Amino acid sequence: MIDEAHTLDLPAIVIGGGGHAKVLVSTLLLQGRKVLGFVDLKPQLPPLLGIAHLGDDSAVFLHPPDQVRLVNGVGSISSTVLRRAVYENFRERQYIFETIIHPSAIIARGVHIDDGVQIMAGVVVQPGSCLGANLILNTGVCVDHDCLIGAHVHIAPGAALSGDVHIGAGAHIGTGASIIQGVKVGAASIVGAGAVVVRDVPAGVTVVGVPAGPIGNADPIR
Ligand code: JB3
Repeated sequence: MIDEAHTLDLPAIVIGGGGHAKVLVSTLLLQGRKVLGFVDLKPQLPPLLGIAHLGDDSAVFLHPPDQVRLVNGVGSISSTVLRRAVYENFRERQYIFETIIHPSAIIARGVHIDDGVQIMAGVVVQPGSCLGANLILNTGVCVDHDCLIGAHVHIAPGAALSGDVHIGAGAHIGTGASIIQGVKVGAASIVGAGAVVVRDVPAGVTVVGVPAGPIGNADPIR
């Protein structure tokens, strides 16, 4: 369940200033949330939907951990390693990542939601499911009953998980992929866009196609 500490109305700082950050800022503004700004490694960036670039990550440290909430705006294309590193770096310094749930998402009662989960527009999550820390359920994802999704996973737009699917930590499920009921996808695996997964995927393996088959080890490029 969402910890009460995450529902405090503290101002937010977004880490990263790219496409994923922009979608998150849009949701924060829709919710009337105060956003102090975003930080990015790039030295100069224009505002994101009117939200200012504060500088690099050191700008976060001007705000004590009990005075702000962070939002992990660093997304992922395939490997989720960088996004995980951002999360762990700030958690070690006692900062808390906000859980973001777009108002159009449908989340069944009792779904377990860990720190920093991001649930984008149009997502459906059915009962009995558990969502691990720093997970992205991107636009229009469907997670059916009793799915267990590990920390730092990215499920890209339009992907569908049928009932009782398990996804290991740091896996990437590509846009529009489908995973049938009861299948287990191992940690740090990549499921290609549009793949249809009908049997278990071992850890660290990339699968593509219909039905999905392996093409080698997942490559942690980013
Ligand atoms: O597929 C969808 C719907 N969204 C994708 C998302 C999940 O992942 C999106 O299309 C992209 O493929 C990707 O979005 P992301 O991560 O926003 O990518 P990009 O537009 O390249 O922006 C990443 C930003 O993070 C860049 O401006 C980097 O400089 C910045 N960045 C990288 N590492 C960092 C760090 N910023 C900070 N503050 N700290 C870092 O360590």
